[in-house]
Amino acid sequence: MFNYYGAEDATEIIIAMCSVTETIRDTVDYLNARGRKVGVIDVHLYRPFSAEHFLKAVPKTVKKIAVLDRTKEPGSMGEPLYQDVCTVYHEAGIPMTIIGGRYGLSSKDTTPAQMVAVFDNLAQSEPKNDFTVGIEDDVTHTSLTVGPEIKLENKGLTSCKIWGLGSDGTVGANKNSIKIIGHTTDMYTQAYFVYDSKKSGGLTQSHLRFGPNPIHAPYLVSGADFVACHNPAYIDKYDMVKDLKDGGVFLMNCGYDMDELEKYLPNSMKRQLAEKHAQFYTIDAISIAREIGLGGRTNSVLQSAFFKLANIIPMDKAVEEMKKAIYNTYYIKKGQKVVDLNYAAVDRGITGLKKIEIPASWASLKDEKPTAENLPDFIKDVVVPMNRQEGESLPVSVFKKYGNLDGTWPAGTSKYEKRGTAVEVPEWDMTKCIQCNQCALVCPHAAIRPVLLDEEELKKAPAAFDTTGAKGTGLQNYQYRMQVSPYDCSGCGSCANICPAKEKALTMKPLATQLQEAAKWEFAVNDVTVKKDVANSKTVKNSQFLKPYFEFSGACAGCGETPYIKLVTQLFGDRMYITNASGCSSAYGGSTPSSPYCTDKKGFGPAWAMSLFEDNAEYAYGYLLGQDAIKKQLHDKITFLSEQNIAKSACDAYLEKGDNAEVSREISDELIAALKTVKSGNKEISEALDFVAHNEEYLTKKSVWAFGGDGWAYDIGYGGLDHVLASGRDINVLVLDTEVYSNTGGQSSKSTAAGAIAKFSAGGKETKKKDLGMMAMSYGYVYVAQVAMGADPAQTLRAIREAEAYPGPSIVIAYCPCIEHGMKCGMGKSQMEEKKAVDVGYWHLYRYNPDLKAEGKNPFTLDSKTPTGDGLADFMRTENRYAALELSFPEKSKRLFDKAISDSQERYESYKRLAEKEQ
Ligand SMILES: Cc1ncc(C[n+]2csc(CCOP(=O)(O)OP(=O)(O)O)c2C)c(N)n1
Ligand code: SF4
Ligand code: SF4
Ligand code: SF4
Repeated sequence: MFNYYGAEDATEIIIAMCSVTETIRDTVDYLNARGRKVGVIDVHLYRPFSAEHFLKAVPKTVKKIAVLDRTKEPGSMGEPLYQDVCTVYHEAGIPMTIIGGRYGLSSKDTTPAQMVAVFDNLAQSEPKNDFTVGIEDDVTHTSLTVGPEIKLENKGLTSCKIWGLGSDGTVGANKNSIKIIGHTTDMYTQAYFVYDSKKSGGLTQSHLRFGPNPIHAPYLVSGADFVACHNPAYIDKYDMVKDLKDGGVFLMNCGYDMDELEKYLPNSMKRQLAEKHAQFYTIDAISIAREIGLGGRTNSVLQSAFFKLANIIPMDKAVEEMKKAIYNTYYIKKGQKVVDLNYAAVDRGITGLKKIEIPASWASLKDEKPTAENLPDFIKDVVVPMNRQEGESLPVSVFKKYGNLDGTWPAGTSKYEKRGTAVEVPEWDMTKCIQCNQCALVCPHAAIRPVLLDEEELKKAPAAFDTTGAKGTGLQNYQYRMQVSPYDCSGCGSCANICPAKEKALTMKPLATQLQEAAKWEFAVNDVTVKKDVANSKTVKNSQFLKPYFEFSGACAGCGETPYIKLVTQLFGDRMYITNASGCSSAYGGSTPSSPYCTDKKGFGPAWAMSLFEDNAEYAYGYLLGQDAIKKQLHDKITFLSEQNIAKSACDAYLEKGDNAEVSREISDELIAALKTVKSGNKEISEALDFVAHNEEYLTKKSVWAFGGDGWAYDIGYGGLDHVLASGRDINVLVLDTEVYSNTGGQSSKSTAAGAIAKFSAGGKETKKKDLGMMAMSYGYVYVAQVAMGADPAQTLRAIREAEAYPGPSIVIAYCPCIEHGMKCGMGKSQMEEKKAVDVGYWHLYRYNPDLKAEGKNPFTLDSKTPTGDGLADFMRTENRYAALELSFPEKSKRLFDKAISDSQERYESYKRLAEKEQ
């Protein structure tokens, strides 16, 4: 129940649970070898807590105890394990010094040096109680001071840290390497992978250890023998050499020769390489993979380079094992050709390595001036360090300074990331462009935008900011340009694929050739105004001249969800309140420090928050009720002011039209301006004026939205969603329907259709997709629409506008292709996939508008055409979620495919009946 480890005559011990006790055990050995008398009790059975067994486990010599809890219970007298230990000693009547502390919260790494700090605190005559370790709490001063990291003895241990890009194959290759080492040698191995919260294309860090002795190190690698950078874009983004030990190997994936290394490596990197006497190698895995025909898949090249440099097992054995693994991974799924390409990559990984002689002059280089100097203070002090993976070192005071202690975070920080991870980005050819703006509509990252310039703006434009006369009604006075942000583009190709120009007006070009566009982008988004006379929500084209209040999220390249979110913010962003269920949309919608929801120059933008998974609709309902309560009071105060003849015309205008979305902002601004000039000695009047001034942000009409995926809306949050829809209140819901739980790796939901393979439906889902829209329609007073942007952007726009304008509850269910679907055409064609899905009758477009009933019309409009031909089965075969079933269970797949087809037809027929129904 309680395992003791340490000196038999220990005077100070730590009591803790789970993996941290391994770190403490090794720290105990380290300290006892240096003359201390310390130990640790590892609690194995926490409940029921046996005081008798606990006391037996503690050596009689112990004088002081530190209890570590990995939890924080605000308002309690202490954390749970600490309280239990105190109770044991109190009830046993044994005097003992007991202190409690917290560690490892928010996934903080807990290292041996931190455990030394805990023992050192305990050794004080008056040790600090209620302490924290692993953070720098310079506000309430609870944290312990931690000394430099210590290296615990483990003879023959090799540690490695490898920096990769999500979905570049690095993590898979490292898992594979560690398995090869584990299987072909007697060594112990350990692998731990750290991911940022970008959906894909984010940072991955692989921490690997292997050696002849057991490894008790549940903390991240530092002082590594081998560090590799698998992505050249990371060179000046992260301090990777910091993790390297003296004399260690540093491998960089890049095609730079010595002159280019001199030019592109930051001084701090060069200096550390020299100071640490690093063995520095490069390999141009990108070119090698491309030459072989593997495109961007550099993993096999780099895996083989790793084995060559790490020198753990004979290279011919490593090659044999790597090739075996390649065969097992790719043969069945992708065939012999892909296997052969990867074999070639393994061979080239050995020969492609270049040793770089580090010039002695690098040792004395001074760091360049930080490029962050011109950025806002919050970005400089908080966002930049976090993005550099140095957020762990930020003290608590910095969050106090910027007002983040309550969990709020400034909007629009994603624009400072400038990730530059695309291999290719689009280049615009104005001579071919027909100015439809579809590219901007479908871009999942808001990285391509049309701009309209007047004469004055044109004069200030930077060099080569080519424009052409804008085409279309009301546009003749402007110049038009489609601007790309090369550093924010994910390279998905959606824009170029959708471009309907006769000869494509967008061509994907290597990132390096488009970097000059970055300055032009800054001019286009910062110095060119939104042209109010033509930017509006009436047409798809004109909607794209509006500012997106959602930009540069960490969604996957080609994500089907984000274009809808972006569009909704373009229409209502400056007055939106959004609650988000857990899911991809919460992961890319707000993963600290990145906030893609942004503001305009006046500071208006969506207020966004995520509560939980299950209560998202209720959370939005709470927003609405809170706002209503304040608005009602505002209404009363303004009525009172009007009766008192205070700014009467402005008050009356507000009372009459303040809730009209079209004019609400203007009328509210006029009211605020009019009331600001009023001074009154009357107590009641001045109180009313103060109340309006204090709550002026609630004057304008708000647009309350709940966003979430099908896992939320169809399953886990359905009860709450149904309750909120039934309330009849003015709430809007956007369901991003990927037909699986995407964020957690593709579990099946009630939205998953029969025949699809998903987690928990590995043999193909047996039951029919739930018709959420139909269920909502049954109330008769809920606005319901099903949309698919790629099939009919105008219908999508119309449905979103109608939903928002409808004064009761509205739900828009949007079809979203996702990486989990395994689309054979690739994510860059997700818009085309939406179109195909509608054409073949897999997905249906409709709008149900209760307002039409009052006009004596049929509220239901079927917007999809009758499905063409019998292409549904062929469509399903183009997505692995269905195709895989056919491969693995051909008989069963026939039955389930037939079922999926008849389910879809049944749905279509039911919609048709509704559409044909006389009112
Ligand atoms: C109550 C609860 N259960 C499980 C989770 C873990 N979780 C987070 S996101 C997610 C999947 C969300 O799927 P979906 O709603 O379809 O949204 P998507 O990711 O597809 O956009 C799950 C299961 C959670 N956060 N809360
Ligand atoms: S390639 Fe993708 S991310 Fe880049 S601009 Fe085009 S649509 Fe946007
Ligand atoms: S999609 Fe093509 S034609 Fe349309 S605006 Fe974009 S670049 Fe021009
Ligand atoms: S919905 Fe799918 S494609 Fe979009 S971010 Fe999530 S996993 Fe990626």
